[in-house]
Amino acid sequence: MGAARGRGRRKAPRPAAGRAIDPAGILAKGEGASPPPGHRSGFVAIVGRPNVGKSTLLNRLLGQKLAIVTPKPGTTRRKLLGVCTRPGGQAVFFDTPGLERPDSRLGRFLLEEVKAAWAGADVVLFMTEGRDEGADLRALSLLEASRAPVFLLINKVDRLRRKEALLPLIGRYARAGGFEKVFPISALRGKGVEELLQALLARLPEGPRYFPEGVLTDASEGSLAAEFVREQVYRQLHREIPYAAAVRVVEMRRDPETDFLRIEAEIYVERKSQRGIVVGQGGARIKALGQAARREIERRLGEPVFLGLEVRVKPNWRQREAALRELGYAAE
Ligand SMILES: Nc1nc2c(ncn2[C@@H]2O[C@H](COP(=O)(O)OP(=O)(O)OP(=O)(O)O)[C@@H](O)[C@H]2O)c(=O)[nH]1
Ligand SMILES: [Mg+2]
Repeated sequence: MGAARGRGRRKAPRPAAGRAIDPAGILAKGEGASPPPGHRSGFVAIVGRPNVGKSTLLNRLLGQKLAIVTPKPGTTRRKLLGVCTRPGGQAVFFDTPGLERPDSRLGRFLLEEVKAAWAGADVVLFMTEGRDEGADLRALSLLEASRAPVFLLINKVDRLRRKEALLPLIGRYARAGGFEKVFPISALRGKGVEELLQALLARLPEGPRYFPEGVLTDASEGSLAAEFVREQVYRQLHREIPYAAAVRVVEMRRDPETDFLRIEAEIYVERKSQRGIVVGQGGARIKALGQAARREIERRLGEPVFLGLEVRVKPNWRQREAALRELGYAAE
């Protein structure tokens, strides 16, 4: 199969503020350094319909960019763990794919990812932009009734022209019932997020530090790099292309001579015509994608990288179990 290539490198970026570790590096439940008495900890699932701002909230809570964010719905495809450690407690968040009725095998996997995060949560954050409570409640009904307390987050309050608009909104959702607390927030601007975190930590059970201080996630550097490439596909390409695209890192190694980290990734699309669009005229699009993705990867890893991209065609991958597994969309 033909492949198109785009490459690029640039000067050293700022160092990353936190580090990602390999799953093998995680301490098993309860093995962390002994926490102070009264220490609280637990798992928190962030769920809600596509595009409401779940990934933006995760990044805001962590104080740095871990999850990819785009203006298009359907960006997140795997649950992503992010650890928030404070002196008195540790909240382990799961960002999840947008909650909606599946229309493909990929969609079924996305719903399973949400269910897995939901089932293991001590507290659930159900996020809405407050536009359509009927659609929110239908989405919520895709999940079983929660045993964990559910906090309702009304996000994007920075977009409300009048503050008074918030009250009836809160009233409508409160009547829908089942929410232990309601938090109006702006994940983008940070408004209300610290208050939310404090309320969350107070609501978590007493427990150990599951992750050592400084650990941010269990996602591998390779999977984060693949996500940053996919983010650019969502940002720079339109119509069906982002939804037909998947990214896989096939190689990550340090060049012994230059000490440069070399990342080779493949972008998969479903049709040859889509491949042409991703490559662009004279390779212009793939070059721009690669440059923007490389900058994000460098910021995350805290060092310059060499990013090689290839575009390949995998017909109908969203409907094929084996293809989904190959692309990392299968339960662990
Ligand atoms: N104005 C405003 N925009 C926001 C806020 N939070 C998120 N957004 C924007 O909403 C869009 C979607 O944000 P994401 O964080 O990707 O949303 P998501 O819920 O993770 O979306 P999926 O992964 O598709 O389910 C992006 O353009 C964000 O910048 C907010 O508080 N205010
Ligand atoms: Mg998301």
